[in-house]
Formats: sequence, structure tokens, C-alpha cells
Amino acid sequence: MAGNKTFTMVKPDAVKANNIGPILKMINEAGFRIVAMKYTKLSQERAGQFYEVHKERPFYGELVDFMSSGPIVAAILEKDNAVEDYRKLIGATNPAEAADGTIRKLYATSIGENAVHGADSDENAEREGSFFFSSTEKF
Ligand code: 3AN
Repeated sequence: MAGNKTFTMVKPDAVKANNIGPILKMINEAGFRIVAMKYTKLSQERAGQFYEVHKERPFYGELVDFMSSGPIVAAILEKDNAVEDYRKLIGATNPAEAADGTIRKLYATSIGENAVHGADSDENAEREGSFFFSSTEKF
């Protein structure tokens, strides 16, 4: 059975463009409840750890540089079928391919600077949430 939690980040491009508010509004209006939330900045080292699974991909260095270039918002979200429904809400990785009305269609500028992250499995949602939040920071 699909889990009811996912993990997201509002990435540095969307923070810089003052889009935290509109993105959180879309998240709330789509029926997600916020379980944990943090405004923070990843060091190069922490960004590298977070994206360790992409280490062998050609864009890894660029991704780590970008994700540590400015503050982000990290959050755990709750809803039935959270991972799949959130991936639908954010749209395709490449904003040019993202469906109308999705967060990336509205706020992403490129495949690298694509406004938001969304966990791609229940297992990764759990791992990524634990990367940012302790048990006393989840409500
Ligand atoms: P998603 O974020 O949709 O799960 P992944 O897991 O394939 O996409 O990629 C993780 C992140 O790596 C993306 N959010 C994006 O910022 C970056 N990325 C993916 N593909 C590229 C690419 N071809 N060039 C630059 N950055 C990329």
C-alpha cells in the first residue's frame, strides 16, 4: 500500500524569485498537510550527501553547486498516496515537458533549476525527511 508522506524542497531558484508563498499555497490547496518545515541552506557537503544517488550522473556537480547556492525550504507533507500525488502536482523534471497547472510549469526555469524537489518513492521520502528532521520536529 502506498504511504501517506512525501518530502519536498523549494529550491534556491524559487526562493530567490520570491515564490515560496505561491508554491506553499498550491501544496495546501492540493490537500497536503505540513508535518515538518524548515528554512535552511545546504552546504556543498550536505547537498552532495543528499544527492549521493546521482553521484555518477553528468549533472551531479552542477546540481550540488546549485542546491547549495542559496536558502531552501525543506518540508515533509502528508496526504493519501502522497508520493505519487505530489509528483503529479510538481510535474515533469523538465519544465518544458511539465503539464499545465503544475508547480514546475508555473515556476521552474530549466531542467536544472526546476523550483521544487519531490521524493520519488516512499523509501526515499522517509530517508530524505530524516536527512532534515528529527522526530521532535515532526507534528
Ligand atoms: P526529479 O527531481 O524530477 O526526481 P531526477 O531525480 O531525475 O528528477 O533529478 C534530480 C535533480 O537533478 C532534478 N530535480 C534536477 O534539478 C537535476 N537534474 C536532472 N536532470 C538534469 C539534467 N539533465 N541537467 C541538469 N540537472 C538535472
